[in-house]
Amino acid sequence: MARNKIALIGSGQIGGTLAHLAGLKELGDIVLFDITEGMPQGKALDLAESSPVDGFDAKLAGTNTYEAIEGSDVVIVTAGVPRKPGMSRDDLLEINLKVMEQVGAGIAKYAPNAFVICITNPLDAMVWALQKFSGLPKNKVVGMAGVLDSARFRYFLADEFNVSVEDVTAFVLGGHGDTMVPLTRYSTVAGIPLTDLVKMGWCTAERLEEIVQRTRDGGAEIVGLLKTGSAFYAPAASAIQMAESYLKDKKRVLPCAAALDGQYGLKDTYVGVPVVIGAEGVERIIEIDLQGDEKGGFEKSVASVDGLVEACKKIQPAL
Ligand code: TXD
Repeated sequence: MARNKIALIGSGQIGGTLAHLAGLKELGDIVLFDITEGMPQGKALDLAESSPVDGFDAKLAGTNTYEAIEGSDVVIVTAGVPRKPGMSRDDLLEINLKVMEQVGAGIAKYAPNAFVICITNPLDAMVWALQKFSGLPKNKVVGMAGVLDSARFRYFLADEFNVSVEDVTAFVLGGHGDTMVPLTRYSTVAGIPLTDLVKMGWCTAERLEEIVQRTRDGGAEIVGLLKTGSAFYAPAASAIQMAESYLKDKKRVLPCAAALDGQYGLKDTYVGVPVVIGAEGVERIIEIDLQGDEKGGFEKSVASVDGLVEACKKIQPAL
């Protein structure tokens, strides 16, 4: 059986880490694409030279042309520019929307059967636009944010309770970052909901709220420390988990920005919800009954995504 092929569109901080993880996990051959000349080629060669040490077999290539992604099974998109001082969110939106247009055309032409994972910010709007620009089926285009947000939440909880990260599960809904909606009654330590752990005296409700807030601000906390760029190790690990679930038909239940078609009363939008990822892409969207605050939080999150989608439509009326 031939190896799978994984194309990484954008070979910056996250792109390079994705290539490294995909190599270490032997997920397939890897193509690093970027508009910067030399950089993807340099990273591909450097990583290939690490393969004898780590003992993985994969072909790694760097490229500046879309032909090289031909026939890819998975495409992970990090291409774009980050927000610079003095730049508004709308400025960023306009630039990255153009990037999505180019990337979407490249995928449509060379990798129309791929499972596409978008990471570029502002995530929920960019994945929505990428699906439109590429014309790929909605179940084959998803956004990565929830796996990262829930990983941050899980790590903070494991640290707080002094238990293994493996025994902490987290359930998050909604848009990326500030508008994320953690569902504490569905987040657990070995199956015990956080709401019960509070009753059992493991932590106070106030402390739990602080951890939730730290999770929402998780991206900004890293930016504040790094000063030149944003998080890349955890975002890359999160996207690789999604890619692996697709390639190995694992049918993992993961929170992803997925296209909704009536679920949660929404249509023609991408929002973070739990989905099953298997060989068919997004095989199932899990719709749960939201209660009280959860409903309000989710609606707020959806409204912020809608605002970004409307801004995209203004810039690109064809969308
Ligand atoms: O949870 C999430 N979704 C996120 C999102 C978590 C962390 C970071 N998130 C976003 O991912 C971040 O705001 C950025 O929009 C992307 C990529 O982050 P990264 O840290 O990898 O950014 P880099 O290092 O700037 O890499 C972006 C690369 C860079 O090498 C550019 O030359 C390239 O994108 N680029 C392009 N590649 C192809 N085509 C075009 N048009 C293009 N424009 C820039």
